[in-house]
Amino acid sequence: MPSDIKPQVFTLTSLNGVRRRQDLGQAGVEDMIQLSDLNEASLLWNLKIRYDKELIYTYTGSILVAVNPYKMFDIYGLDMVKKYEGQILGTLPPHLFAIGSSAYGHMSKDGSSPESQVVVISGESGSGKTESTKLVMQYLAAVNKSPSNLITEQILEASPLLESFGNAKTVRNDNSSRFGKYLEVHFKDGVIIGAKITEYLLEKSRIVTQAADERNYHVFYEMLQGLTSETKEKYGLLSADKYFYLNQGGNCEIDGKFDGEDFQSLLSAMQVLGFTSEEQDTIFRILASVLHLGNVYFHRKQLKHGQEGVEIGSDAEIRWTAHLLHLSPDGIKRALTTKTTEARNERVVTPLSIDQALDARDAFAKALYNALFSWLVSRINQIVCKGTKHTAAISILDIFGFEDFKENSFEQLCINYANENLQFYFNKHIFKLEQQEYTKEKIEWQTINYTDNLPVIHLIAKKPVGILHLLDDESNFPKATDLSFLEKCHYNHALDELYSRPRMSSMEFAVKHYAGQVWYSVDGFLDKNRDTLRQDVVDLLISSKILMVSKMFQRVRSSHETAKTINKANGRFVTMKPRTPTVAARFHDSLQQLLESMSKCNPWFVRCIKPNSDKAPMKFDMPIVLEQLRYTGMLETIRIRKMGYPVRLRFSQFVERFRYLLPQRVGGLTTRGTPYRELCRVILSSCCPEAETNGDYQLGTTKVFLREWLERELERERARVVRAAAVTLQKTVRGYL
Ligand code: AD9
Ligand code: MG
Repeated sequence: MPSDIKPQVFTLTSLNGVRRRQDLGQAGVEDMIQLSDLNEASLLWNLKIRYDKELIYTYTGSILVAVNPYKMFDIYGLDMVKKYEGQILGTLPPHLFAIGSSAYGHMSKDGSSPESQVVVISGESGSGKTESTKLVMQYLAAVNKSPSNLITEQILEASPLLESFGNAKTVRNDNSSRFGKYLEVHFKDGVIIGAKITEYLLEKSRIVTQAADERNYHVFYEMLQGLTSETKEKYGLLSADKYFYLNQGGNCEIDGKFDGEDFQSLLSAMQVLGFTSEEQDTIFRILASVLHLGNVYFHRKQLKHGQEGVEIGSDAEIRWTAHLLHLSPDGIKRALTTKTTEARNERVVTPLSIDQALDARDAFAKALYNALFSWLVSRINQIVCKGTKHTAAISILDIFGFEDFKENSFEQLCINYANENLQFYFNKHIFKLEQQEYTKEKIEWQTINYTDNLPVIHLIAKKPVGILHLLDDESNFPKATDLSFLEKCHYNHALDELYSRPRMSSMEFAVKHYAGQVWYSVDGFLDKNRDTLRQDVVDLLISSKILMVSKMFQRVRSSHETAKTINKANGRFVTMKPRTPTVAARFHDSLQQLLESMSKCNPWFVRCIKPNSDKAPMKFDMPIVLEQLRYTGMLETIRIRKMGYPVRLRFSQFVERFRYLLPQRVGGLTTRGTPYRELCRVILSSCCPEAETNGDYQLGTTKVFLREWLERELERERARVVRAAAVTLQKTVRGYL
């Protein structure tokens, strides 16, 4: 917790003081822009009152704040779907389904061409993003009127399936996402017709190492609990505690998680998605091989000419791996104890040291699991992404949340960098674009300041000396070490106040993120970033007699090959040495692509808040919540939503939508060529005369700017008028008949 947060600020007396100034009632206010006393304590108090009443959702205008209850409430049933269906946001109590409903409604707004929507769910690790993603998806599935349910069911089942393979227990969250996911649901005429999943950076190190109290990916434990003993025998499997890759955290179980039952759900998800039994068998063979590999150990061995090498401690694991993957046992042994390289068309075999052999073993296991994960995502896409032309999409972004562990490494830097980008996207939409537009449209406005996190993004990723660029430079330089990388960081960023170097000579640096300072230990940064898989290992895996395995690694090889560049120099083509893009470079590019596709959508924001650090149900820890409210800029967000005009429509758009609200006597104005701007003014002043005096709307140079409540009023009134007109029409028609 940053030192500037003083817990004594939250004594009951001071909070009571706030309460006396504005009576928040029994259940607080549903929309925080209604708070007249805008300060940190009143936000906090409002969220607490609501949380204590089991009201976990609160609005800030159209932004939903969700405080994790760590306890399932019965508020997500079909009755709730029906209740929120087609309702304008804000007419009913705050709920995730209201966000789903608004996104759906905006996508298929009548009269205009459909616009893609994105639901951006953010929050730190354990705050509830993944649960919220599933609930929004559940809403979309229930509300869409597809004649066939299969595709919707398949999209729904894809989430728990990927969670089995991509989520794990960490000290922050028992079901922590260790990959980012962008789920794009495709619609045609309001009906789901397919989906596409994009995955971001699965955490590979977890496959071979876990910190105390953490676990490897759920699927391993689920498989070992759920498979029958005969099938386990077929794969040579024992219980989880027998595997080095599974038992390092010290506890193979999670309170309240039933791995055996979850395995049955996993099997049924595969069934719904249509995975063949052969595919399922191969998946379990790969998982079992990873576990066998993890138990391979080595002895030092003296070789000829005084060279030192290694030999494998026991053959059993090698034989199992070879048997399961249909590979040659000698090939595996060679890959784990020696290194084969080609120089001047000659194959050179070098023995590995014991550390190198352990690294080779781990790299082998990581490559297998990672290839399996990528295969799963593309297989799911093959099934759910029909390629039919969709008219619009609703996307849901669920990435790994901000993390600060006792020890943080390259993975945390990537995760936190992704979260910085998300925070930037939020700021851009809520503060920057909005205020730029006010200036452009000559709206009367007093600027609201916010903390811009662009400097942190630059520190991490700006060319040429951003931390990730320095890392890439070093990664391409064979003699570089983690230390030389760290020294370059210290040298280039010594004067940056967002950067810190340790007082002692430890191998660390710190970055002051929007959500707090994090110390990163650079140990292993270069290797993790290079992430090279030896060509002889790739070739070995391609030689597998199991087609699915062989193909997985043919894909790996072809991605290496596309990295080869052909350089046209002196009129001749010269083949350059292949240089596979580093992990950081690929991650950076995929994030940019993500932001680019998000920028084409209309965003809906869900800010998840973690109420305590103990994963405890209904425990609201004031300083912990306050810290999140602060770093997410919640106070400024409320201020801009309260004073600003988040709803903007071009004059013609506004008139088109609300022309029903033109008073009778001026109804003919349109045809007589009255400017749209004037028509807007007439509609607004006849419908909501008080809005003008309160400054709840302004007319810019090309657009109408409205407060959210006013848009809701107008929509409500429009619906009433349209309904009334329909009734009159029906009566008239009946009269004729
Ligand atoms: V991470 O960044 O992937 O580590 P998330 O995704 O933000 O994290 P997650 O959705 O996994 O957090 O939520 C953590 C736990 O909180 C869940 O496993 C649930 O036990 C609990 N949770 C979250 N949201 C809800 C909810 N709406 N109702 C009940 C919830 N429990
Ligand atoms: Mg998650």
